[in-house]
This record gives sequence, C-alpha cells and structure tokens, in this order.
Amino acid sequence: MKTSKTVRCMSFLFMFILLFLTTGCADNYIVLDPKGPIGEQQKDLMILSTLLTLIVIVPVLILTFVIVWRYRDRKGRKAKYTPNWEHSTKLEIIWWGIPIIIITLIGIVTVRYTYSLEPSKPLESEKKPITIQVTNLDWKWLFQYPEQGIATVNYVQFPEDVPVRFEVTSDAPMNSFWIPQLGGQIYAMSGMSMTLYLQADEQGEYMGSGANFTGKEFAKMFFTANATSQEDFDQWVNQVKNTSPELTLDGYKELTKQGTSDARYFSAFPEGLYEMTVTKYAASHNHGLSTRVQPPARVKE
Ligand SMILES: [Cu+2]
Repeated sequence: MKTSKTVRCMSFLFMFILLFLTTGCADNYIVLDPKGPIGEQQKDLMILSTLLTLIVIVPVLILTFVIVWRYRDRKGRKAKYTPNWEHSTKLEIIWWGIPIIIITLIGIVTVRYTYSLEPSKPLESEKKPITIQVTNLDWKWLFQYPEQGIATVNYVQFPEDVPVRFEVTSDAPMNSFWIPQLGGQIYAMSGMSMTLYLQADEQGEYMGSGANFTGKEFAKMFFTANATSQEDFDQWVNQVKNTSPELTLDGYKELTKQGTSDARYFSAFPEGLYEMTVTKYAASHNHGLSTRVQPPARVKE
C-alpha cells in the first residue's frame, strides 16, 4: 500500500515536470526569446541569478523532506536524538559561509549588469543610432521621428541592426514603455524625458505594450514594433511622407483625449512638440529640470 502511494506521488510530480517542459515555454514566454543585444543580456542575467538562488533553494527543499522523513516518530527509529545539543562550529561555517559566498556572487553579477545595462548607455555599433521620441497618451502611444520628420500612433518601425535611441515621456498618467523581446521596460513620466537604447538583431514584428496601469483602456495600449531592412524602412518613411496627413497642434490635442486608437501615420508634426510636452510639466517635477528649493540654513548649535 505504502509503496503504491509513493509511486503515485512521484509519477504525478514527473507528469507535472514533463507537462511544463513540453508546453514550449520559449514560445509563450517571449522574454526568454530575445531578439536584440539588450534582451539577450537581460535573459542571461535572469538565468544566472536563477541558477545562483537554486544553489540555496534545492538543498533546502531536499533537506526539508529528508529531515521530516528521517526524524519522524515511529517504533524502532534509529535517528539520533540529542535534546541538549547546542553548537557546531562545522555547521555554523556551512550555513553562514555558503550564503555569504552566494550573496557576494549575486552582488558582483548585479553590479556588473546594472552598469552594462544602464538604459541611457549608447549601444556599441558602427551604425549611427536612430532617434524615436515616444509619448504616452490616454490610451495610445505616439511616436515621433525627429530625423525623418514623420509621426505614428501605436506602430513603430526601425531598421534592424541599428541602435534605436528611444526618448520617452508622458502627457498622461505615468506608464511604462515595453518591447519585451528587445529589452526591459522604462517608465514614461510627465515632465521627464527618459532615454532607452534598444536594438533588433532580426527582422520581425515585435509586441510592444504599456506595462503600467493607467486607467480604463490601459490593456489596449499595444503597439507593433517592426524591425525591417534599411531599404524597407527608407521606403516606408517616404510612403508615410507622401500619403499621410500632417499632425497639427489641434490634431495632437485630439490625440491627448481619452480613447484608444488603431495604428495611424502622419507625414509631419509640429516642430518641438516633444520638447513642449516635456517642459509643460517640468515645473512640477523635481529631477534637476526645475529650480530646486534651497534647504533652510542650518542653525548653529
Ligand atoms: Cu520621476
């Protein structure tokens, strides 16, 4: 009877692991299927820190079951019973030493990756980066191309293998700009312009989203990030320039009204619109942009 129970338990666990492995995690968890240098590094960091924590978690879980099993009360038990035991230098060294080594390793890894993955750090590339200015609106994303002079809504296209310098701000509640397969998210905040460098090493359409709750239609703030060849990109820019309407200041005010949007394209946008959006809120946001209030002078004791 007892063995059959153990066997049943083990086979259930085995089935569970098998199910997990065969459902094709890499397809469902796009973060684990990066398509650019930043995403790659972030995936490496995730795997590395998971492995480092497993050094602790696996033995602890195994020991939990072993101890419960070995020291359970039953007739004729052979496990040692030592009610007055209180100190073991050997054990103290093990359970202080191993965590200190692991925390040190995780610390070194984290510091190195934190510096190398600093979002505003330009990517190493022979190609000149392209700048795209991103504005979070209720509930849509506006993209402006200052070098090409075009703008889009909920669709962003850029050439593959070229670093993209995203400048991100908000003209609505704070949100988070995220293209999971290219790299981690960055906050879109009013009165601030955040810089995030990303790059796609492969052509393809990647899912982009708003990763921070901003109200009723927040869940519909998806956009397509399309990485194409340089020729296709240039052709697309020309097409937008020749066939799309202009974005006027009134048109922008319409966009800022609450509501969702399909992909839209504009052949031009008001000059300095992005900078205007940022500075509009700058006075109320204290990150060095606005004048700092002097702290009161210290009273001499
Ligand atoms: Cu801020």
